[in-house]
Amino acid sequence: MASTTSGKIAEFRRLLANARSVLVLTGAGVSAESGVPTFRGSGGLWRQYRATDLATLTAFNRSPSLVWEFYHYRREVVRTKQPNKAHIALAEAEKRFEKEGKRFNVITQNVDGLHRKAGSKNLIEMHGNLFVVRCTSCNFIEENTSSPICESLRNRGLPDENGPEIDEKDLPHCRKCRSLLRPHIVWFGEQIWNDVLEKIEKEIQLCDLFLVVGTSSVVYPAAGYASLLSERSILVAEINIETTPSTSIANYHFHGPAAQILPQLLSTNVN
Ligand code: BJW
Ligand code: ZN
Repeated sequence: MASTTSGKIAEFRRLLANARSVLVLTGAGVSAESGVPTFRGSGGLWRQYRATDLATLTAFNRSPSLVWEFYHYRREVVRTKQPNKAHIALAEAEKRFEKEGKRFNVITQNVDGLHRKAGSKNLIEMHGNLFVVRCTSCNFIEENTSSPICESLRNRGLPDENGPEIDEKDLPHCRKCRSLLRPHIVWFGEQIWNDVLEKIEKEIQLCDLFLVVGTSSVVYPAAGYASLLSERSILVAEINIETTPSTSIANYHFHGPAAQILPQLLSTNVN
């Protein structure tokens, strides 16, 4: 049964101090206070579409123009955003743990790159990154931070405007083979990449404290990690402004915004 009292913060901090390998799973809620919309809240709508309906290969095959407009818009929004106190607390905790010879790793479902920007190094971006592209033909992968990513997307993608379809030949193309590029992101129904799954599996085996932050815990495989670890008697703590399917599994549930709670749990200068 999860505990929600603030007195539990001190108790949790003692357990954290004794942990040898901390694993943190983050979701859209960790970036909410940076101004990045979550998926399943009211911010999860773009034009008349739910974000989750556009993040599929079917949507991309039906209209690469529409899906590229959606991702172009999100790239342009995210590049204006900064890491918040939650991202920073995680990056600082990683440095401190490493200095003490202990492990501290973050698995994020977010594609916004804000953990990287905050300085997290032991980071697994399990669903990819908005600023990485992959060729639909030769699978060439590269970072691409261009703004706009191609001329035809300049001034396109606004949520309240709906221009004509962009011809496929004018969308981003591979510099190796000239085929259409797509965001290097794991869409619904697609497998998480094997190398990423291997890294996650390793961290899951090693971890002795699992922290779940700002995720609705409905999207698999990430949604399954809390119960998997709890079954192995690993301590699980959750930070969220709502209850989720992980709440009943967690030993601790800290109810509130991540940017407020995480610094209290992780920093050294709070009692
Ligand atoms: C705050 C806060 C604040 C707000 N502080 N908190 C097993 C059972 C059933 C189905 C499946 C299954 N295994 C696989 C599936 C299919 C599917 C799936 O899980 N479907 C479910 C919806 C049922 N999974 C997949 O397809 C995955 N692939 C896979 O497993 O392959 C094998 C396979 C395929 C098919 C069948 C079976 C096996 C791939 C999943 C890829 C997810 N991709 C997306 C889009 C990425 C691209 C993009 O960004 O454009 O990833 S979907 C979307 O959801 C995005 C997110 O990373 C992900 C998780 O969302 P998240 O982060 O939890 O956000 P929200 O908005 O849902 O929640 C925010 C939370 O924050 C809320 O709780 C708020 O309360 C909280 N919050 N402000 C703290 N300030
Ligand atoms: Zn190519």
